[in-house]
Amino acid sequence: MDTKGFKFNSKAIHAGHIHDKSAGSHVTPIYQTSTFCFDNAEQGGKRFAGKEEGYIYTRLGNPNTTELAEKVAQLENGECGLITSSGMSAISTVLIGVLKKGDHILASDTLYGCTYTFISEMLPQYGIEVTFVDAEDLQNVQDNIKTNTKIIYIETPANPTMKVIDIKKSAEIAHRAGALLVVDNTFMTPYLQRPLELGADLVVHSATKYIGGHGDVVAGIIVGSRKLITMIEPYLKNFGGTTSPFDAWLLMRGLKTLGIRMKTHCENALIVAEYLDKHPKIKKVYYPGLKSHPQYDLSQTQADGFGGMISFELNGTIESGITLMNSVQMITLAVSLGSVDSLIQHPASMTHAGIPREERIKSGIGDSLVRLSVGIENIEDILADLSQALDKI
Ligand code: LCS
Repeated sequence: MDTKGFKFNSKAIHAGHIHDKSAGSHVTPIYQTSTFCFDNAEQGGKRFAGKEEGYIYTRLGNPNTTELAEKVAQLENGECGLITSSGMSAISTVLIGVLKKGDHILASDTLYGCTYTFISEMLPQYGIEVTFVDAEDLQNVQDNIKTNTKIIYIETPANPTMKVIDIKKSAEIAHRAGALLVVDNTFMTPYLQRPLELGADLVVHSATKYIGGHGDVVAGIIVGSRKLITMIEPYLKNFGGTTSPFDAWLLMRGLKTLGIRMKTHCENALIVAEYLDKHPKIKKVYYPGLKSHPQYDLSQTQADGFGGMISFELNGTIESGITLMNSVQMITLAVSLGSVDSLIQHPASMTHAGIPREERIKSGIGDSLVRLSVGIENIEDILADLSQALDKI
């Protein structure tokens, strides 16, 4: 079926769907197999030589990942996609696939922790130069371009401070310098933001989050032009960061409801952000949908909504954050995000506890900063849980 002209939810349901002819299965079966049989030696030879279409071995390709990659590429409005074993696998495969010894990467200084570690500690081991800048101010990006800059890397909104970066202008700077813009679109998903339409060259995702949506898969996604994906694909196949057929099948199932889930995540998050903004025990709320957010206007122009992630600072100490974590009842105390249930975490006592306090505060992660992934439970229950937990502080 040609789904190219379909609207988002129809595409999310129908794009890429494999019609199983063998048993007439309505839903695509899970091709839970490590290898595929050849009819004869000649066929095996042709498949290895790329002269005949068909599967060989699941690390190199599997119907469940093919179907998912096609769906995601259409949703992101890209030509091609790749499915990886985790978000970090998507990010590391793209960076190692594009960058060569002597190249330079210019990255935003607010990134998911493991992405920051991969870029700052691991890329230099391969002879790649790294610079981090506050990419919210595009002058910093422009000023730090070098003749060997090959990638500008951003995450927007950024984890966990909700900083928003201008994708269109970042792409223009990258292209003037002959570099690629890579955008981590995990927080927004293609339902809300399609970086390729704004000029980005490659999009990466932790599909573990909203794409899967139910907290039961770890996976990643890469989307871009056919040319770039063809260049990157051998790195995925040979590093071996492919995903399992079952995980691809779960992501496929999750993606079909992405639109309706994101709509409710956004509606709930805005109500929660407004509630927290007025609460006497809250010092500051970081949510791009609040008029007080410094990039409120930019968020409206580059995305179709503000997402489900909120960060906020309590009027209190590190202990106040710990008390809040220990007081929520329905909201789950856990890292990760983008699940149907609300998840809360306190970076200073949990994910970022190992970073020296001064350094942590400098990067915008204060003692009482809390990150909330607003779920799709009934809003009354989310507010009631937050209210009773805030009363304990
Ligand atoms: N990009 C972003 C924006 C993320 O938030 C994460 C994980 C990743 C990439 C990596 O994806 P993974 O390999 O885990 O699928 N973020 C997490 C977080 O905020 N808490 O736990 C994991």
